[in-house]
Amino acid sequence: MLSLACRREGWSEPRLEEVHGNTLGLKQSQLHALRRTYRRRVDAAEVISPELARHLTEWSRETNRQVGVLLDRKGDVQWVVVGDARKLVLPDVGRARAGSHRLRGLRLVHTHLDGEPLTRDDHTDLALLRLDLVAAIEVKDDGLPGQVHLAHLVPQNAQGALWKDERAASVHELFYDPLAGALALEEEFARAQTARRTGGRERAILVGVGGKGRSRAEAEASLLELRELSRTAGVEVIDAVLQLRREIDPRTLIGKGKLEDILLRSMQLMADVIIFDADLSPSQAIHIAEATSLKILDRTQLILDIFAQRAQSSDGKLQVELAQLKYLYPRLVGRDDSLSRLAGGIGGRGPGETKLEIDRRRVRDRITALERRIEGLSESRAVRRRKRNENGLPVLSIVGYTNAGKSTLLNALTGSEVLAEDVLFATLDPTSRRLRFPREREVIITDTVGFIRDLPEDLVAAFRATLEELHDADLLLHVVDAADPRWDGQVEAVESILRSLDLLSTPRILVFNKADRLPPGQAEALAHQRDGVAVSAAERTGFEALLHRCEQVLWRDARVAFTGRPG
Ligand SMILES: Nc1nc2c(ncn2[C@@H]2O[C@H](COP(=O)(O)OP(=O)(O)OP(=O)(O)O)[C@@H](O)[C@H]2O)c(=O)[nH]1
Ligand SMILES: [Mg+2]
Repeated sequence: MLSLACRREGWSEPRLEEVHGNTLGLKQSQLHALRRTYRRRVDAAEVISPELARHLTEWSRETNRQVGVLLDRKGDVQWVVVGDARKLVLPDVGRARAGSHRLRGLRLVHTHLDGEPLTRDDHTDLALLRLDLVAAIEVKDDGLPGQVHLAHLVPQNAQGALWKDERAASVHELFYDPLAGALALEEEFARAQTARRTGGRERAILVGVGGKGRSRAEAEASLLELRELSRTAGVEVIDAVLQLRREIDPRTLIGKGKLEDILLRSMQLMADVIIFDADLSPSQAIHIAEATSLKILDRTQLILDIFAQRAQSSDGKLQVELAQLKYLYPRLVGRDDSLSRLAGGIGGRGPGETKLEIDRRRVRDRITALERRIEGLSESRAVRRRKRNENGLPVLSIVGYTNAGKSTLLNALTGSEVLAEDVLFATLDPTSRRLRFPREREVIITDTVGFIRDLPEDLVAAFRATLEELHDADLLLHVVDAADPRWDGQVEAVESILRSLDLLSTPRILVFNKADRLPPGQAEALAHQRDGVAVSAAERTGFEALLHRCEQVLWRDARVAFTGRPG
């Protein structure tokens, strides 16, 4: 059985008396016999009746194909599915019922022509579809039912087992009560979930992706950054796996088998969310969400989530909401349930108040409204800026990778107390201060939102109003965390964003910060190589050289541009 081959037919209710699966080449009489299966029912408390079992095994022997029924909790036949001699492909049984502590309310009983035990696919379907039970009945040579293998899920345990296998010598010796078993399990799951909820933080499995166009080392570094992002978002990372693939799978990104492995693992570890270190296309996100009842996030969403958590000002909040909605919009085509898990964000912090009753048209309207307001923002900001800087002081803007120490540097230079924290994206709203130079010279110095590799496009667009301020800068201080082994790549990422904002022609000084974290002289050596300045914002060292360089640029190199500046 291959559950991930979800068919999207637009409904998940079975059609009356329709036989699903591999029906090609069956005789009318054989099809007819199967259709009549829908009229049978079994006792809710028995796995299957000996009569129905015999009906299935005789049919299987005659056609040399597996056949299975999905029975609901009342014991009614909901689906009849035909396979080939080795396997059965389940139709899309829908996600009704199966919340995170519910089972599907369906049990699968099917035939195995060689009396073989349950297969990997059987177990995968049991776990991922959260079936009440999976059973396989041996078809004996004479067509009568033989021994029965069955498996059901189990509550969390120290061994990390997801299911328990049992065997009965014949259908007459099947003593497992599927109804009582399922109800007891659901109670257990609900209890475990409440216990974890009170524990607070969501538990996440991270999935790194490398291969084509991304070396193992790059993928590992990126996964490390995803960890930092997760920490910042307040998620507990319980496991991280790296997938190296030559080809990206258009449906599932990492391939169906790998995805199943990860989903099973996440069930074992009782994860709440899987975070992919990649950007999932809308259709990948929807496919993956449909294969699991866990919450699925990608890197962009995680970043958006952090922004949503940290936005303080109403401007900031508007901009984040716009970015979130723009991201969500093309994904609003899945079924309601997978949608709410895609739209949920960490701890349910979806965009705005819209998370429960999202519909595309309303989202579209909201996007238009937000865009208009942000357009207005950008104008009023320009007016405010002109006013603030009526006497035409030069503007010095601090830019750099997130967590590089930009706010700390602003604070240290100006003696102020802008929030500086060891998390990513501590700063979202720009701040300006005055900074005095010797000889009564003054400048305006601004601190703004940090950059990150592959900053989501929607976010850059939404933060246009904030980032536009950088166009007023006479000088950019590009702060680098010299103590981060990945500083080189971070410099590149920042420069590529500056390029996309058309800011590369503004004079720029590389400031190698956190010199105190490196052996003496090392930051200075780096700075020398890249024509920058080494400082420690925390220990206030290197400032003299830094200010000197700023003066040089502002009052010597850029003198003409500066004096010609309109008010
Ligand atoms: N050791 C050391 N730590 C520093 C230095 N400068 C900043 N930090 C620390 O680095 C962390 C990030 O500093 P912030 O000033 O918040 O960094 P930022 O660039 O403004 O970060 P975002 O606003 O999140 O993009 C904080 O924990 C600071 O205390 C430094 O010179 N030396
Ligand atoms: Mg900051």
